[in-house]
Amino acid sequence: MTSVRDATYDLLRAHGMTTVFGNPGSTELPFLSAFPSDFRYVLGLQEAIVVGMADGYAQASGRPTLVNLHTAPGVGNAMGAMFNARENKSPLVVTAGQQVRAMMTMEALLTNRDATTQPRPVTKWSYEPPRPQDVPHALARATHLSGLAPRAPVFVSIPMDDWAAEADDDLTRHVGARAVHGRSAPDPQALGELAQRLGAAADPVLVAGPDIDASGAWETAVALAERCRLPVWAAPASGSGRLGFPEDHANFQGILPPAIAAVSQTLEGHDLVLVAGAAVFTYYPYIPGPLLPEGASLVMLTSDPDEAVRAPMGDAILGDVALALEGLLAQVPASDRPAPAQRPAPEPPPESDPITASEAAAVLAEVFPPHGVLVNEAPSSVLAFRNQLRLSRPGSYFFGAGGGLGYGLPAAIGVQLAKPERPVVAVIGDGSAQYAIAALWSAVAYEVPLTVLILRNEEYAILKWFAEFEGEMGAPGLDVAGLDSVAIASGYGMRARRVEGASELRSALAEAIASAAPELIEVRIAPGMSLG
Ligand SMILES: Cc1ncc(C[n+]2csc(CCOP(=O)(O)OP(=O)(O)O)c2C)c(N)n1
Ligand SMILES: [Mg+2]
Repeated sequence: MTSVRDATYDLLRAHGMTTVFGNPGSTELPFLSAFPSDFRYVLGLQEAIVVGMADGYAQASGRPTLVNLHTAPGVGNAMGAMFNARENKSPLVVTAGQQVRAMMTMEALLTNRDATTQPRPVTKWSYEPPRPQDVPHALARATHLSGLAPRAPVFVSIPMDDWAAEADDDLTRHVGARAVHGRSAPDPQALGELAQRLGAAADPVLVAGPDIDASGAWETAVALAERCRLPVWAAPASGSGRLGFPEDHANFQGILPPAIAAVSQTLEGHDLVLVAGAAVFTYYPYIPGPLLPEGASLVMLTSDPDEAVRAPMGDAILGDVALALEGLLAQVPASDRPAPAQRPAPEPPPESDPITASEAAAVLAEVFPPHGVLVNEAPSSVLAFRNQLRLSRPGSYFFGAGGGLGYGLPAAIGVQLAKPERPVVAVIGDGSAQYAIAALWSAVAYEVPLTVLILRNEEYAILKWFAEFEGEMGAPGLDVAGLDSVAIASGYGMRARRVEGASELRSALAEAIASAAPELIEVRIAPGMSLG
């Protein structure tokens, strides 16, 4: 007889899901006991960390990733991170243990009373199989669904006595062998019309979003921009978890501001706005104005039906972003428009004591390897790091698109586990680091060789800036003095040091990036916002 447990491990093998991110409890032990030697378990010390690591891993590997949590409280702790994962379009198969079936109705300890309701708002599908022998099928269904556009977390609750039950061999054999080919092609007629419009436009512009990277369309987007001589803007930074275009490319103009009036001002003069792989648009704060400049129309390419229908302006063509861009590239004529004006190289930031975040970013840019990956959660200096680093390769940048802090540190570990050959640097604000600080333990325990740079300004700088912008002065709770990241990291067993000034920072970063061990560097920076 094959147990549900053995059938499930076979299914996970068939899907290449042999890395499991988890935090266990008694209800998960029947799944985890005698853990197969070809699987790897990555323990996170709190569920936000477990899901954050899995999110980074899933995005960097491009594959559905298994998460195993402890019944209702484990899922509760994970919900903020699952919200982030949904905004990041991260394909997570989140599972949690449940009390044995015989004791669920009497509500024995650890019964997850509303197992499927609890994570529903942050998942695409939430399920508890009606019979033990349906567990492998439910997990297969969950895996396929999480990987289809828009990619998102899914949830399966599994009663702990299901694992020992006898599997339905015929069902699991078929279920385990299925492939679901999910890249949908855009409507050829709509795409053909768009190619004509693009060819005929006087001054079109491309707005590049995160799904260009996620769908593997990086080179195609570059080829299209070059062929049509399109100036290229990145979608607003706050809602973009990844880059859509090389930021050192001659056609690249910068990052769109995230407000209604500012977007149309920035795009002034263009008659056609082509948005690829981004929502239209992830605005914040509210600065009212025209949605588009006078005389401009907009077309978005997206694989996400909700993104397509919720946009307030323009048309949408639904389908895989890479296929859409390839289709356009094949049909659009080469343009003889003049090449777009090139934006200037980043300005060297003025020197100050302590250094500004822009100066820290310029120092990182000097030592950043071409195949490096930046994971960024330093809210008041996101734009400074984007501008100074100007990353140029696919898969080089991960940012929490949902805005929930506690993503960066664990995600960087997940990215590094998925991409051991690429040096990962996590740049994290001193406040942000605390939301998932115990992730440092996982980096040490699994010898994940990432570099963590903590920007110590002893404040929630971005909130102070926002308060001033909105004229909301006098709020409490915006100062976070006394967070000694070096002492905290040492407590988790991580090599850590504090540096002052640009030259100490430069050599510390170069050493940490080259080293095969995880390392944390804390640098004191000046308070306030750094924009460039
Ligand atoms: C889970 C969560 N809680 C609260 C916030 C609100 N928030 C946004 S930025 C921020 C401060 C970040 O501080 P820090 O990491 O030190 O960066 P700095 O602004 O100083 O660059 C806070 C608390 C959030 N985004 N997510
Ligand atoms: Mg801070």
